Amino acid sequence: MVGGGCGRCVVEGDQEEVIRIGGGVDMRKERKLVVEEIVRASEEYGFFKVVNHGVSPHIISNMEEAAFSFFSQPFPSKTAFPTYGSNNIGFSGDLGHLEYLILHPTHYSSLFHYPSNFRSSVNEYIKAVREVACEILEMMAEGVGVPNTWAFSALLRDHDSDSLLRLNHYPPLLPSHSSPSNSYNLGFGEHSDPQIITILRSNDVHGLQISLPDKGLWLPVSPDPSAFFVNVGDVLQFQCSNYCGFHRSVLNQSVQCFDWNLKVMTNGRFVSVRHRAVTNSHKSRMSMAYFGGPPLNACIVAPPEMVTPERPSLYRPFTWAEYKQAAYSLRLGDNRIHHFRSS
Ligand code: GA4
Repeated sequence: MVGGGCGRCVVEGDQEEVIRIGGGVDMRKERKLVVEEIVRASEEYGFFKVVNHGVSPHIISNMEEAAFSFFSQPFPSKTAFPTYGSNNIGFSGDLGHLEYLILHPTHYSSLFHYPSNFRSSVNEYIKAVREVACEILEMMAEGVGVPNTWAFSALLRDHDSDSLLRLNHYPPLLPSHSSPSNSYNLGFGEHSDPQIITILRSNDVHGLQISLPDKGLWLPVSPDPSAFFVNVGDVLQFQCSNYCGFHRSVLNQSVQCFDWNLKVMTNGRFVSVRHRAVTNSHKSRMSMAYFGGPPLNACIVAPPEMVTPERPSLYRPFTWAEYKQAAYSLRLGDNRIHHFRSS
């Protein structure tokens, strides 16, 4: 049994998700409708699926093949790569039944050791999914009334954006590892993603579950290899948290003195989704997650115009570097956000 603290997890609510996750947000629909659906899903769940996203299946299958071929190497060859890991997650003792590669697209050295065809699959894939992430962030900004619709996406497009691609391989369970019915072995424990946004693509194997805020339920998400799943990250929740309920005209005033590197904002409604991955299958699960993060020195702060005596700032200003450091010093499932509350 593996898993930090909770190796086996019973799914408390087993109904298949209905909501927007089922059909997904169709990116080919009229823009106004897409914007509305994305905003609603980000408010309610911090999670949604997108279909007809426009990324070529060829780019996706190249990336997936490159990932499978990497993981099919003998263990000693894989461990020679500095960004390969297995079973240990982070630096605080969390465990999971998986192996993974973490690749930083902007750190040249992160890809340096890989063969050139692997590097080109990674670069092509990252370029394509970053575009999807940026398009979604632009629609989010538009949907919550931020006139500078590039407010969030600029952080991902920045040369110093601290984004990464994570390839997670969940090997099939050996019969001796499998759990009693209705319980699961933990592949990747419960957590939220610290960054701004995550674009996740998995093969056709079950495993992803999301936690429904307020309901205390884990919902299994049906795999859909032709779709992307989108997670709202902590930073997007932070940037939202102070603005909850503000009237749009107030928001519009404040964004006139907008500085993207210092004052990124929406009108404060999104939640970062808690999720986990379980391994309950006899097939390998491969997930490829692009985590869109800001530059390390980007300051996450509520603009002063948005903070009033009636609605004081919930969080103190901090840089992404500070938040990231805090995330790495805590356990995977810990609540990091409350460490940043204003005193
Ligand atoms: C979750 C999202 C990404 O996979 C990740 C993870 C990181 C890691 O595995 O090294 C973290 C985890 C993630 C959140 C809290 C910290 C950091 C493990 C951990 C205990 C690469 C990331 O950026 O944060």
